[in-house]
Amino acid sequence: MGLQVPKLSGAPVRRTLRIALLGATMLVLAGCSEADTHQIKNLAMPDRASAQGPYTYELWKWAWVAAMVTGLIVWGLIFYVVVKFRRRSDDEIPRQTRYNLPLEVFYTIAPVLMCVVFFSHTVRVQDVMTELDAEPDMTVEVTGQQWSWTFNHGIGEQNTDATGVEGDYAYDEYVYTSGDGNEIPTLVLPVDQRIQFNLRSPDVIHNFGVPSFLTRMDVIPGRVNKLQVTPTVEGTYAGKCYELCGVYHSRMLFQVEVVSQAKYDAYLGELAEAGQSSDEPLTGGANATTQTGLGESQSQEGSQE
Ligand SMILES: [Cu+2]
Repeated sequence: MGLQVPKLSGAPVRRTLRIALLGATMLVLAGCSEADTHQIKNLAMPDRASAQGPYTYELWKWAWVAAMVTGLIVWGLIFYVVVKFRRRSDDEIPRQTRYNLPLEVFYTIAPVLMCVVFFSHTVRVQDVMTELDAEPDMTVEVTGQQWSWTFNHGIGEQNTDATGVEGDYAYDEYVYTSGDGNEIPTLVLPVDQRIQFNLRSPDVIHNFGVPSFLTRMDVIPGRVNKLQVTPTVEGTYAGKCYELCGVYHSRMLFQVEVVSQAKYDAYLGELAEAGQSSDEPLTGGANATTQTGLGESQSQEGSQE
């Protein structure tokens, strides 16, 4: 019994194929703006604006290379068998083969090897991202509260021995800024400083991240998570909560401004002048909107959220 295959003459098929290919190429080229081209070159990653970012990017890039090599081998084998073992006549039955030991050994060992390579590089990069220098240049106390952020900047000398737990803070004095449902807060940071973020949450799990820094970390109630980042490029970046944390999770955005040390010092002065000073960092959700410096109206709006 043979299959009923419609007979097509060569020329019209080739012409249709050529037109389809031309159409697809034009569509792809027409859709590419300069920004798209930049995105494609960056493999859809933002430009690296931190000293840690290139490590994440390299891992991402080589994972793509590995995936493409694997893809080429698999596609190659598929097309090879499709062509080589195609049916040549209507009543042909292929040679029946039960198994092929070398092939089975190959497709067992190859994926295991790939996993080992991926795993070891992931661990290597993760170690860089989570590394904690005992003496960072400065520490910022970050509180992620439903549904915004509070940033506490230390004033004066930093005590690098401070654990950040149970009131053992690195500075004697703080200035702070806090967002609420209506206003996105701004995190101002000095460039080229290794900054430790002590992350706290008074309510649920959030996740503190800046895409352009190519790193992020969970913010977990009941513990202080520490993340160190060195911003390397002055500019304005977007920050966000990466953990679905409640109905207004989408509002948990913040802005990051990386500025010169002089501008950073001036900014801390502005916060102090506005009365946003405190002996201890603001670490609680309710605390963050009722403490002096944040107006009565803001605290009421905050409580409606
Ligand atoms: Cu959140």
